[in-house]
Amino acid sequence: MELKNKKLTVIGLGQTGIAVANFLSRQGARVTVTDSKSREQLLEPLKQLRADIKTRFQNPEPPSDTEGVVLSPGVDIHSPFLENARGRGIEIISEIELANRFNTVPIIAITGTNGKSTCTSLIAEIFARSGKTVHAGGNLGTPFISLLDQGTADYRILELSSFQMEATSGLHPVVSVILNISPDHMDRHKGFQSYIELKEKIFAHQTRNDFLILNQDDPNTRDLGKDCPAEHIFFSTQTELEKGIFLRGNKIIARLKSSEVEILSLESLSRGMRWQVENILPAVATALLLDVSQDAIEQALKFFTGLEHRLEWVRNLNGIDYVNDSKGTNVGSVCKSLNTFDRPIILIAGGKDKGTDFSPLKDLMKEKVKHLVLIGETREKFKGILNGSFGYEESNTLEEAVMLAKAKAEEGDVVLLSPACASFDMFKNYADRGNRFKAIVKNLEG
Ligand code: UMA
Repeated sequence: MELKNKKLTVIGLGQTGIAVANFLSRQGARVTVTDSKSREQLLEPLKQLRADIKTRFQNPEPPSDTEGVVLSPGVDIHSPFLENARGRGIEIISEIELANRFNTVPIIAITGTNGKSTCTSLIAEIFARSGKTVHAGGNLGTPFISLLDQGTADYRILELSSFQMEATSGLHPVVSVILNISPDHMDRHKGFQSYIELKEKIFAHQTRNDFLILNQDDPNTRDLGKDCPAEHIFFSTQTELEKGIFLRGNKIIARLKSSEVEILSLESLSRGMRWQVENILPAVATALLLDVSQDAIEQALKFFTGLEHRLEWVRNLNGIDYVNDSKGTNVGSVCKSLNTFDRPIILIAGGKDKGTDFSPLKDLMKEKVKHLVLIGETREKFKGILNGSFGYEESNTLEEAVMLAKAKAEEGDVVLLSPACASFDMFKNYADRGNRFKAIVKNLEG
């Protein structure tokens, strides 16, 4: 892809836009970055741009003479401000697509609705312990394009979101993982089927030399890739598989090659990771398929305590576990978190609406949730599905919500923050929400 002197537009001056614009400028392109926000709102990111990069604020539309457009993940490919460029036949690609065209290192790619970051980070941990050089990024935090600056590696491990797949067409991972699929980001994508099709792009270019790892327990993933020539490998926490990775009692068993291998028992894992076995199984399968030693896998599994804000155990107070699952920003994620516990749950939920249908939560909440505390702007919508069938309280602040939850909780219960919503109505982001929850919980008195 020749970039020298090409007039290119990068849309969005966030983490991705900065990295893309600087990369293109270093390659000799004539770069403009556009953003719907004002200059005043973007003073900090502006400081990180190379001097030769032009900017346009409060109007993300690419200049009329642009010869190519690179989108940040937060920019919807169907945005009206792209119509002009599309009408002129200008190529519009994602940051992932751009980075992929320059990447020369084998890719391991992980997608799915929930658990992507945990699985990606665990794969990176396992490979690092085995002595391999790996770079991990994508939706996880470091843009793919920034990984290209980190020198060469044995593998680049990418967490990929549906947003990132929209304008991506050429990705070819040696291992693709689809963890699970349930409705999410329905305010952006045109229905659930379109969302699934974006996830399917991860294996579109795989060949018979590659591996496609799928969740046998999820009806939305188990039948994917029927026409994909890559070797299909399944994982399951529910059934033993003839070929794949699964649980037998509390032991992780892999049957990937000729013989069966026992990896380790769940008791060796940290408390938070014992709650996330379905993210562990595909990570272990990936490592075994790429010939990582069992010793390195076991060491990493014993060491890895999971990620912040994903089923993160905060504290036990008076026999009650407080768990921060602020990253539980969709219904599927909350269902998984509720199913994790076989004890009564006091759930704190609600936040900014993402166009989600909450009704799949209703029956599970009746089974698992002893009491519900609602926060945020989706309170009314939540109440609508409960329809008087379920006890709840409302709160304007997280502090009050935690106090209400504490008052209802008894020894042996779990107080779980798992909002099923985005955070932007009350917090900067999900991490801010999770950090506030942890601070409040740590200050609780017995
Ligand atoms: N913008 C426009 N026009 C638009 C939309 C956005 O100008 O129509 C501008 C905004 O004003 C803002 C900039 O774009 O200035 C932000 O771009 P961005 O939203 O793509 O944010 P980045 O900072 O580049 O972060 C992105 C991912 N963000 C999103 O997908 C929303 C990060 O994922 C990712 O870690 C990062 O790239 C590095 O790859 C975050 C996320 O929330 C964690 N992801 C979603 C999720 O996990 O559910 C998909």
